[in-house]
Formats: sequence, C-alpha cells, structure tokens
Amino acid sequence: AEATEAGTASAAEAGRALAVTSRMSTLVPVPVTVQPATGADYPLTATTWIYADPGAEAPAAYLAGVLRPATGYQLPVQPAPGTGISLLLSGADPTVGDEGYQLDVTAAKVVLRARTAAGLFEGVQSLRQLLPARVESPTAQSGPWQVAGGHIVDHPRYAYRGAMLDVARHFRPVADVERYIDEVARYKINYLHLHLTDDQGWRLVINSWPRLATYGGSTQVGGGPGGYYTQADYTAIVAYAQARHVTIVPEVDMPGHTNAALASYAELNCDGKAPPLYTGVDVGFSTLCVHKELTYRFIEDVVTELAALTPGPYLHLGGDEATSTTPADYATFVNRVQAIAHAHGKIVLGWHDVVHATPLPTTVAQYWGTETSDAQVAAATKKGTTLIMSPASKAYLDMKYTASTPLGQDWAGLIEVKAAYNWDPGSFLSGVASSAITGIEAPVWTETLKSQRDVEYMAFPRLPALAELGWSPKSTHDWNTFKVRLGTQGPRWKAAGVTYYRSPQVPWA
Ligand code: TNX
Repeated sequence: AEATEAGTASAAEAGRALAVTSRMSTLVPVPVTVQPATGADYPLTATTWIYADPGAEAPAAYLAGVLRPATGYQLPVQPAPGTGISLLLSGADPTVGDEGYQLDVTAAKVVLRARTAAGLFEGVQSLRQLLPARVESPTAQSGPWQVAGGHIVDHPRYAYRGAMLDVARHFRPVADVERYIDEVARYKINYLHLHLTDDQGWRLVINSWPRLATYGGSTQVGGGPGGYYTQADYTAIVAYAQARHVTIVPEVDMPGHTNAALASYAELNCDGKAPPLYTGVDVGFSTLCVHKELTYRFIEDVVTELAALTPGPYLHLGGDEATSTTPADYATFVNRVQAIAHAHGKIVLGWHDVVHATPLPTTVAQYWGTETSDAQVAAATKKGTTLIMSPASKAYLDMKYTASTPLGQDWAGLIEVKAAYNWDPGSFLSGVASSAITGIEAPVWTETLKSQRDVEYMAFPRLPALAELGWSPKSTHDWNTFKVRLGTQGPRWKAAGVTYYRSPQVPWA
C-alpha cells in the first residue's frame, strides 16, 4: 500500500513509508490478531460498491458516509453479496463475540464479518484506518485509495470503554458533543458519559423543575452565558450516539456539586435560602438537604424524566467529593437515591465514593483516585461491586501533559502520553481481582477548557492511548510499538481538522 502512495509522495515521506510495512500494522487500538499480506491491497475505485447483509445496512451506510467526501466516489450500498466491500452478519470467527469482527482484505475484495451491527461498526473503524490518512479529509482528495491487505480477527478486552465530557463547567453545544462522539468512536469507545450538572451549571431541561435549566444553566465557569439542552436536544444526542454504537451515560451529580440546583430552588436548601449562582472552580462546598423529604421528591422527578429519555442501561448519580455532607448523611443519601434509580430500571453508576454507602449488587463504582490501593474500594469488590477505572493520575484528560501545557490542571499530576498508556486497568488497584473491572473511562473535566478545540487538545493523543487499554488484549501492551502506531494517527487528525498535542514522546508520521 505504502509503495503505491510513495509514488506521489515526497522522498521524506517515502522514507517514512518504508519504515512501516503496512497500514495494517498501525491500527489503534491494536487488534487481537493481525496478519498483513503483501500484494493483497484492495483498490477502492469509482466503481466500488458496498454490499450489506440484511441488518448490516446501517454500518454500511456509515462506511459509505465516511469514505465519500475525500474519495468523491458514490459507493452505492446494495444487498449482499458482491465483489466490492461486503458487510456480512454470518461466517465470522467465533471468537469475535458480540462486539468483535473479522476483516479480510485481498486484491479482489474486502469482506467484513461480525455477529452484530455493533461488531461491523467497530470493523468499519479499523477498515478506515487501512486507507491513506487523507481519506479523513472533508474535501475531495486525489487517490489512489489502497486498502491495506491482510486478515484481522478482533474483539474487545472490556465491555465498557468510556469517554466523559463535563458540559457543566463549560457548556458545549449539541454539534460539539456530536463531533466528539465521532472522534471517540474511531477508537472503539462505546460509552459517552455526560457530566450534566455541577455547581456551575445544570445543563438539561427537567420539565417538572424548569428553573434548573433556565436559571441554573444560565452561566458557567468564568461567568459566560452557559446554556442547556432541551429534552429534544438530549434525545438527538442519544440518537446520534446510538447510530455510532455509543451509549450515553447521563450524570446528575449529587449530593455535592449541586449549587446550580440549590440556586434555582430555595426550597431545596436546608435553610430555605437560595445561594447565588457560582462561576468559580472550587469543589466540595454544596450539598442537597439530606433530611428534607422534598429532596427525594426532587430526585424522583429528575430520575423519572432522565430515565425516560435514556435508553441506555446506566444512570450516573455522581456522589463524589461530598465534603459538606457528614459520612452518616452521605450513606443515608446514597442508599436512598440508588434505590430510586434502580426502581426506574437503571443500573446505578457512581464515583467510587459510593462504596462508603452500601452499594446495590448492581451498582458500578468509577474509581478516580490517584493511589494504587484503596481498602474500601477493594472491600466493596469482594462483596460484588464492579469498577470502571478512571484513575485521575492516568486517565484524567484535563491534567496537563507537562508543566508548560497551557490548559488543564495538575492536582493529580502531569500526564504525558506514555504515562496515560503505561498502566494496566486490570491490576492497577491492589487487592482488586481483574474480574472486578468492567472497563475504563477517560474523563475530560472542563474548568479550564472553554472551547471544543481546547477539549480536543487535551483528548488527543491521550484518549486513543486509553481506548487501546480498554480494547486491546493485555498481552499486546507495548509502548514502543504503540507510539509508532499512534504517530500514524497525526496525519489523520490533521486531515480531519482535529486539534491535538504533538507530544515529543511520539514519532509523528
Ligand atoms: C475532581 S474526580 C472532580 C471534579 C473536577 C476534577 C478536576 C471527581 C469525581 N471530581 O469535580 O472537575 O477533579 O480535575
């Protein structure tokens, strides 16, 4: 593949191309099995058709949509079978499971097989990386368009591979959230956690408590105008994500991080007085009134509307940094609110502080500590609590890369790309069995991030590093090969217009 391209590339580019034998060896996340084949590249041309089995039309249409702008080709989608690119729902290697896929590229055809549309979608993300980087351009580029030849069988390590966006500290319009969904879906992220409420803003309309959004969402960190999602906006985000096999996990943070709600409704406060709106960056100063019945009617109302709007299995109830709530009140509160969410048919997710209460058997705790041991978290896992791993010292994408990074914070340390990659979610916490880990999540907190460009700069290239920890087998973990593969993503982001940090640790292609 690279030899063909070198014909039109500069000598320097040709030299680099020689170092990489095949784009099939550069995928991020790395597949379970990859066998590049020489002389087996498939030439995508103006006459290539895409064939879809019944049930595979959506990933086929998505693939065509990804390939059309740069190639300028029509790429019609037709019922299978054919000799172009086929997306099939039978015949995949049995190890692919529900989210994996098998991809075979020869000079004659491309065949992608999976057991589900989700598996085909993940295979499509691999397939696009087998084409030259300029395929990611939104405008027509010149060919040739060689798909790197060979054989891939792939499936994920973890069922939960998440990204999180804090739209409370700085609001992000629907279009930015959708853009982020597209960017993270490339790396086989399958959950997007939206941190919808915090001290600085409440970002979703709740019809039964309308001032939450109209007043509580009216500002943000720094005092800007803020914003909120109507229920139609939220539904549009959910549907956009669903079409990319990403499940939205909405978070309403409580009992702390609630100043925006407390400012919107005086009666939610223990003293009946509404505090002013807050536009600073402190944490831990607010709490819902644990001993007021109205608090639980409020939560019941919010959860009722949120559960009805959310087809995904999880509701995230926050629970972090409740330093203005006594430990006894905290336990009382968490035990009560998790029962409310459970009664609405949802699995409760909470920051790992919830282990200080009595988690339901189904409650999942999200570990955000910086230490490699936490006795209470370990004890909870022995009683059946499962964990999503987001250790702040590794996975917090709002931490600075280096001391001179212009954006971000450093309370959990500086996280260069290698540090974000060099840890194992399965064994990070001592005393926790690897079987207790259900996945990994990379949060972006936005106290210092005012634009989507800022968010992208912090997420790339660390998000793909964390995505690989979530998808690829532990046995493939190797910084020296990862950094070369990661370097090949740079030209893709450049072509797609994605902002990223050009870490000196990465040999950028
Ligand atoms: C801690 S970690 C928080 C957030 C902040 C973040 C900033 C956690 C569950 N809470 O409220 O935004 O640090 O890095």
